[in-house]
Amino acid sequence: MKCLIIGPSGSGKTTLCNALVGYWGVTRPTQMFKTVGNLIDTPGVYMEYPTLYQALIVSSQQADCVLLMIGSDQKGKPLPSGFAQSFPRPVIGIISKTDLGEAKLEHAKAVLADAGVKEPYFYISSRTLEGLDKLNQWIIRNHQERREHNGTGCIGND
Ligand SMILES: Nc1nc2c(ncn2[C@@H]2O[C@H](COP(=O)(O)OP(=O)(O)O)[C@@H](O)[C@H]2O)c(=O)[nH]1
Ligand SMILES: [Mg+2]
Repeated sequence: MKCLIIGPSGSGKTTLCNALVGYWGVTRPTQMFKTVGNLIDTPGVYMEYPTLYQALIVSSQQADCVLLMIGSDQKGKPLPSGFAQSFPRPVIGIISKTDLGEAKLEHAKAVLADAGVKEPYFYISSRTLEGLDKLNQWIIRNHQERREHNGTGCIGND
């Protein structure tokens, strides 16, 4: 099971990808699509220019699902209304940086709902590790189900 992870710059995509494979280090703005374990990390810039949305939509076809991540420190409206509906794969919402406090979660939830992402969402912090087990278990469980279903657990040959 592969998940394409998308979201605005700074939402914590790369930190999450690294945390799930046990790598801790300073992240830099991501320049390219990069596979890390079961996740495909994407540059946040693809969410900043509507002309680049199509690249994310096409890439999602190589994945089983899309993880759309919003930081709980997100301000403003980073996604167009109904954005999730453009994807030919299930879109699962992740709200990151829960360590910044409960008060900040409401805006992130409203952003995901407006983008057409259905609850329940995953709530995670790559800093305190809150929610990472639950997310990882969900990814692994779906991976196993795919294996049982089609014998490979992966789309394509890898
Ligand atoms: N407080 C907090 N900061 C985080 C968390 N995850 C990432 N960050 C910080 O957010 C910034 C952007 O992270 P990065 O993973 O590069 O975001 P990306 O652009 O979505 O890949 C970095 O300074 C990270 O240290 C988190 O769970 N909590
Ligand atoms: Mg990144």
